[in-house]
Amino acid sequence: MRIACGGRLGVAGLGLLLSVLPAEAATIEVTIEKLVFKPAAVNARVGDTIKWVNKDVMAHTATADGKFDVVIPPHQSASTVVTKAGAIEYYCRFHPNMRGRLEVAE
Ligand SMILES: [Cu+2]
Repeated sequence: MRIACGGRLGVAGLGLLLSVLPAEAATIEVTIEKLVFKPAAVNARVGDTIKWVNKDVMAHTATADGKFDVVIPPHQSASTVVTKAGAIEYYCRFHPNMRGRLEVAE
């Protein structure tokens, strides 16, 4: 965000400006290590990015049927943006015992 205001916007003005802007979208990292999503459950908001970081030597997926299917190659990361509020259970297609959960608020 760029604020051009001729240098006359004081700290109080800046606070007022920030308070009326919507919260900025966040990126939430979930690590995959030894076939486990960590943390297994995360809280997010609509518009946030969920980024999975795969530390394993094998590929994994983050798959929520009908919602997303993200393949994360070994030692790489991949992400998706959550667009709807609600709870999302996801798993890895290659290792169905791997399970995670997103709690997405408006
Ligand atoms: Cu897997």
